[in-house]
Amino acid sequence: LTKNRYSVKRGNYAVLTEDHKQFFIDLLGSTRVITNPDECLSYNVDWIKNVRGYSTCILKPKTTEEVSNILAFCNDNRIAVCPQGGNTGLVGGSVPVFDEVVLSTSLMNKIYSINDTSGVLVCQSGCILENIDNALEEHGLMAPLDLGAKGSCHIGGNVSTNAGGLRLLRYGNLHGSVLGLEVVKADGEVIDLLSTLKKDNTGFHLKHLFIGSEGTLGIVTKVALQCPPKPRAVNLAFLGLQSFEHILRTLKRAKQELAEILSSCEMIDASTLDVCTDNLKLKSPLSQYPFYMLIETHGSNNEHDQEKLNKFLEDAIAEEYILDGTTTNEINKMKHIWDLRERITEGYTKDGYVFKYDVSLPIEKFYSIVPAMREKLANEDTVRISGYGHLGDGNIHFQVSAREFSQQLLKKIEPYVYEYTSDLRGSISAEHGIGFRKPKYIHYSKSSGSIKIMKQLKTMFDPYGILNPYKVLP
Ligand code: FAD
Ligand code: 2HG
Ligand code: ZN
Repeated sequence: LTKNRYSVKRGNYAVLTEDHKQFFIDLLGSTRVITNPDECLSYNVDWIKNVRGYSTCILKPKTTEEVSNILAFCNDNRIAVCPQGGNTGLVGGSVPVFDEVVLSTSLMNKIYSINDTSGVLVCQSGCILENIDNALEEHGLMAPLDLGAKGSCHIGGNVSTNAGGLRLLRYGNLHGSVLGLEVVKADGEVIDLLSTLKKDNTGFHLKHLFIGSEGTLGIVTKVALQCPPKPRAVNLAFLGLQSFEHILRTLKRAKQELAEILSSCEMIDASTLDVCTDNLKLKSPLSQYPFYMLIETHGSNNEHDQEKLNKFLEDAIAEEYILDGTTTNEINKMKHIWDLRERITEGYTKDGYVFKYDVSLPIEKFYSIVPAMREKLANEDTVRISGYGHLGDGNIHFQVSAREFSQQLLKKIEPYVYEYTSDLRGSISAEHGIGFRKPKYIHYSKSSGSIKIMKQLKTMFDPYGILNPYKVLP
């Protein structure tokens, strides 16, 4: 797959020998060194089955010390390493491109502490986000991020991609919620940045370099996370709207009127909703509208929150910028509605091949990319051209699906989609990262001066380039 679509040359890294493998077995034991090709397969293919590597060695350390020993050995022997968490990444960053050794954090899943008063959780980087959230619930807390991949993604993967998700609007991104990290550099040196303090202005804030650097500067082994209280009152509205103009009005009013209780503001267009109702056979409480919105509130007093939400909706319906809506605070009904949003990625895969884009645009232009693309691809053989996403954060997920991959279609979409985004000073990767899919497009969002500094930092942290090669940097 990769070889047909991308022309990348293998770096000058060592080819793994039996001696190298023996070193890993001596270090981890044979059960934590996977070399059986069938077992290696799932670590070589990404979640959306878009890219594929051919690693013959998967390592499963349990401790920081093991990670440090692996990296020191790989650095000395020029063995390339692909760090992998839950392998849910959407830009091909989590799987090898060639025969890189995969360092999987799947057995680094200990939660060390949860402090009820400060709300600080400290854990290993391989903890699954949903498991963290469940553990926090017993302390009246919740994870500061939530995304459709929560049942598989690891907190270390979230940190390494600076994952956004469904409630960034309210709880901010991981640059705010990560209080500290422990990371292992390419040469095996363990860097203790594991502060649990809210405030710490002593020198450069190095942790930020590892948040969102997609495994190219070091391996995250431990995370200290600031977690908010789990809200006592949660309400969810699912709305049908006529136009994107009305969506913008609703967003503005929601921010003003729901204010401190607003926790999520997502949008879905009609064609996207179809991937849930047609492809996944999910039932939607509303249909027949061109646009839909999910508006969620998190608060501490249900009566107060419901009153606010109902007043907001009554006014909006009276002024006719929301055509119809349903609200609920029943857990099962809310889950049902959230499924219509969280399972979109899965639903799209059933269309065939999906060309995926994850861009930030100025809010007035948020949806403009969809009609622009529909016009551009009017004569092409596509299944669907549509958009949905994190309206409250100005981040649209826009896609073109086709029955199968086509080079001709790809050429019509790229680099046009990046030029379009760049002309509006948007971001060509709002939350998924650059990974393997986008390094050659990074300049559409980053100046040559900033790319130069990134390359200098890479050389400083990883002089032999063993960590996640072919990813992020052009
Ligand atoms: P992986 O996919 O395994 O890895 C991602 C990157 O991080 C790779 O470059 C990998 O090398 C690196 N990495 C992983 N672990 C480490 C580590 N410990 N140290 C150093 N580098 C590491 N993303 C969003 O931002 N918002 C969403 O709403 C969202 N929803 C999603 C919904 C679905 C259904 C799916 C499939 C994906 C979604 N994603 C979303 C993308 C993805 O889930 C996130 O990027 C997630 O944070 C990746 O975590 P992971 O553990 O699966 O990492
Ligand atoms: C989401 O918001 C994720 O659902 C996935 O970021 C987006 O599949 C996608 O492109
Ligand atoms: Zn998203």
